[in-house]
Amino acid sequence: MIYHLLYPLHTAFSFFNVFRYITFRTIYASITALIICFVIGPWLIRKLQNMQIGQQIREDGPKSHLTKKGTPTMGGILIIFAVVISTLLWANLAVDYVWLALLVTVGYGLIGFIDDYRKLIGKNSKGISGRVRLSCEILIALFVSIILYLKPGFNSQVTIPFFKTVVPNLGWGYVILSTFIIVGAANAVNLTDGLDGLAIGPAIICFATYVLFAYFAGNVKVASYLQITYVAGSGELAVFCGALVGAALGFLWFNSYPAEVFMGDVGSLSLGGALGTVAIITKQEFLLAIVGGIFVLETFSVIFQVGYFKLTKGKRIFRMAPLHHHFELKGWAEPKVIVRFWVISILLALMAISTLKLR
Ligand code: 57M
Repeated sequence: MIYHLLYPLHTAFSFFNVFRYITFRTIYASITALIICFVIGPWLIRKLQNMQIGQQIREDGPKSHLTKKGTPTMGGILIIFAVVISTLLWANLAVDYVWLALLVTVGYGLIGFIDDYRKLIGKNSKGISGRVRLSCEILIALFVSIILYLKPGFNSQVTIPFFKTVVPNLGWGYVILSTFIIVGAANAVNLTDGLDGLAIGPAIICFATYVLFAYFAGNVKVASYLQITYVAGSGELAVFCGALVGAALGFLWFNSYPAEVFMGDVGSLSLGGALGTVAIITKQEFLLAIVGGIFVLETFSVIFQVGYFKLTKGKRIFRMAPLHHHFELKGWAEPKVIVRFWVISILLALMAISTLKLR
């Protein structure tokens, strides 16, 4: 809105030219979302506490988690609110990619919200049935993927990191891939969200990395220089990612160890869904597996653990899955696991950025 209201004034006052620049708007989208979190966060946490929206803790988990009982959850509402307001303020709303990204963020947030709410009403750790939840996630992702596929100017080629000349065109297969990436990313972030700040840290790093990729992909000159696919309008997603970085930093302020609030499924599903959508629109689909490597690792730890557990009728690869529980049970202090996962995430982001130069 700020863009639409203030940029036209540049004809009278050249100062207003600054609102044209994606870089400027990305920075201020980030700052705005961060400030929204700072201002509303304490109020929301008090509200959640008063409404007794407190976490139920599974008794079969690491014992250290039992002390977390009653920590307010559903803090993801704060992230979504900050992202939506900040994006509406700073992005160019004539670009439909912005609306698609917001649709997934809010849609997945809503699924998570209903799930969290059901858990709280039932006072247990089971929400809506896995099948119903997955179906809703697939429906939203499929809808967005089809819109993208049919959109003139958006091609169904995929980018393979480190191989710039290999750009296979998947045709309708792109719809399936893109649905899988959005749903997969949402669930991977959800699985990772099991220690204070563990999911939000890598999420910040991922969105910060995608600020770069969205900006580059949306600039015809830079895209051609770096030999990446040019996606007209995708630069506006840098503003969206900037808002996510700000909101996630603001949430981390309260979620850092020892957490005053958890994000809940409302937060983890919407963050993951947003991440998957950004990866698709910027045409950096497989790069997400590198930059979001922590989420991938956590997911595979669950797949292998559950598979092995079933095959061997009760044997385990890890002490407990997802992977962070394994390290906790090995005796690592919670903050150590968290910060080490952040360090790895930064390393992965650097490797992802290096794909711009390597081919
Ligand atoms: C949710 N979330 C937390 C919080 C957060 C298939 C199976 C492996 C699935 C997996 C699972 O359900 N994962 C998804 C992970 C929960 O956090 C809530 O959930 C939201 C995110 N969805 O925002 O509202 C707990 O995580 C802790 N937490 C923090 N700080 C945070 O900032 O400490 C969360 C956020 C919170 C809190 O304790 O209560 C969760 O439940 O872990 N299941 C599991 O993760 C279970 N693993 C398991 O059963 N593994 C088995 C194999 C064979 C399947 C094994 O390895 O033996 C473990 N989960 C728990 N305890 N809590 C088992 C033990």
